[in-house]
Amino acid sequence: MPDYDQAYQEFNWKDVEKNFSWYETGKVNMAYEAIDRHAESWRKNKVALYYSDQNRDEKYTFRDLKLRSNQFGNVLRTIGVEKGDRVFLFMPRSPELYISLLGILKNGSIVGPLFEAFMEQAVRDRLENSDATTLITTKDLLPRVPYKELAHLNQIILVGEDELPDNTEDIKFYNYETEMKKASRDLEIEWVDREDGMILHYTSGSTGKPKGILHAHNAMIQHYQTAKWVLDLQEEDIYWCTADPGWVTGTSYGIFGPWLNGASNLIRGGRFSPEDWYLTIEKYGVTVWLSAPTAFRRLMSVGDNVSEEYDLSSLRHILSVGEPLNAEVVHWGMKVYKLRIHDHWWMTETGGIIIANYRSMEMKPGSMGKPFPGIEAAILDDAGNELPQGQMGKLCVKAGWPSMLRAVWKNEERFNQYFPVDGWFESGDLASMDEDGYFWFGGRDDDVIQTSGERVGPFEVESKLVEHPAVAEAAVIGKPDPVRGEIIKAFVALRDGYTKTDELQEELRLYVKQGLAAHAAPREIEIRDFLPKTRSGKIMRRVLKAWDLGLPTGDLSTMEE
Ligand code: 6R9
Repeated sequence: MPDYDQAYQEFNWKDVEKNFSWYETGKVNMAYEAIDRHAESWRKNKVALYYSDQNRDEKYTFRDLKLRSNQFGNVLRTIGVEKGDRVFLFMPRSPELYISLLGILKNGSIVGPLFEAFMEQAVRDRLENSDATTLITTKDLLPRVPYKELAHLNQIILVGEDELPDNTEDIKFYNYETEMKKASRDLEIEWVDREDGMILHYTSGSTGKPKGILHAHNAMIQHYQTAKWVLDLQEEDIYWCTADPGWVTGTSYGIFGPWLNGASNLIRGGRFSPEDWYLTIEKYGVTVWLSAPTAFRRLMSVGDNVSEEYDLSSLRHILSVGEPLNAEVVHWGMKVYKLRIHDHWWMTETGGIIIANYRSMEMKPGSMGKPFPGIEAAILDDAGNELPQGQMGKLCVKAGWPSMLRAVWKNEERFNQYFPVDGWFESGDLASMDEDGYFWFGGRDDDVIQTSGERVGPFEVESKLVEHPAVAEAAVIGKPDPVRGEIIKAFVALRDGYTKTDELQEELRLYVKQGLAAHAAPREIEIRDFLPKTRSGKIMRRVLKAWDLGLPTGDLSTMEE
């Protein structure tokens, strides 16, 4: 990105549209722009996908992905899947997952990616609400799909399985490999309108069933430009986004953003381990690395001697998203990687990056950065008035950015609730903006604590706790109290080598008191082996709160085991 202030002033989304072939042809399809366009250019033999896990190690060029996704588009067409139909993916990361996803888009259908770890209720809720007709899954995961009870689901494609279950009146089974072999490599892509539905990501709130957030092909405008400027993708880069496609980060920046820019994209299957991750960076010579605070905190907690055993010198740019990135982690990153970790903020509903730290910009560790050019973000009060600098309020975005959600599936009322003030999208997060225009995260609106008349953002307290050498992770909640309204309670997971003692608990309390404020010091500290988290690494404060108070926990489908 050129100079931030200049870019912010001169930027126009309309100019970005000129980068797409539909600007001239009028024919729109995300998969075409992400893959085929490169496959038809000098990039055709460039590696688009490096895939590896414990058993596989493969490479696919843009041309390979074009032909294979053509084949899969033909498979879907042959079995009667139509434009606009919802086709879901429920499988571990594999090349087949990515090829299927592209084929679904080429067919003009709407793709719904699910985490492989989902259990039956989570799968049922999503397939039911979306009225999905077709599912791509594996034999291992099939027992978690209640397909006999799902009225709309009428076909299942099994990947990696030669013996198929018997077809019934309601459901037909297909084998991925068999169908692919029969399918032509030529496909007439289904050209769609830029406003047509493309992807449906389900996201859980604190109450009720998960909601289906719908994004349109038009989102590519934002995926392209944010990947260019925030991820800073260059031709020679080996880019690694560690997110699963069940999480929006794993599609917007694990698939669309990098491929729209013609980048080489690395996907590593299997589970997290510090050794495996560092070895992956070393082996592939990863240059741009996007991950989440939970991963960085875990890498931090195993000690610096682990990173020292690997050659990480290929890295040139590191990014983090999904949760507040404590300043402490940024400082640690500078020590261990000799690079800044660039925090940025967005959410499933925004479809793409909204606020970010850019390489060309001065960074304030602990801040999420500044709004992307072409985007207006503001801190508003309940009535929709802009709050003065430094004051904590509702983080809102001026409606109309290219990747804004287009609908909440079958729930217009919920969709409208995102826009309580005319023209503004309300994120549900609290934040403040400082005198230099940097945004600082304050917590989820529903997580804020009121203690003895003081408003305390849990994130501030958590960040302080994480600065203490004994603390790996912390989560802070407000606990009802007859005198103070609420008291602050902290849940803490310790770093390797520390043990739970009364002295340590008291030390942590004093540490917050002296470092932050007396009223912000937790009155209760509970040391736990682990903290409940979503699969995308977000600490689930509402679950801790429910456990603590003995209340129902609500929807747990996105929680890690
Ligand atoms: C991309 C993604 C969205 C919520 C969001 C906020 C939290 C995301 C953050 C962050 C602090 C950051 N969040 N990025 N909090 N600093 N840089 O995470 O989407 O899964 O929908 O979550 O995550 O609370 O509202 P999603």
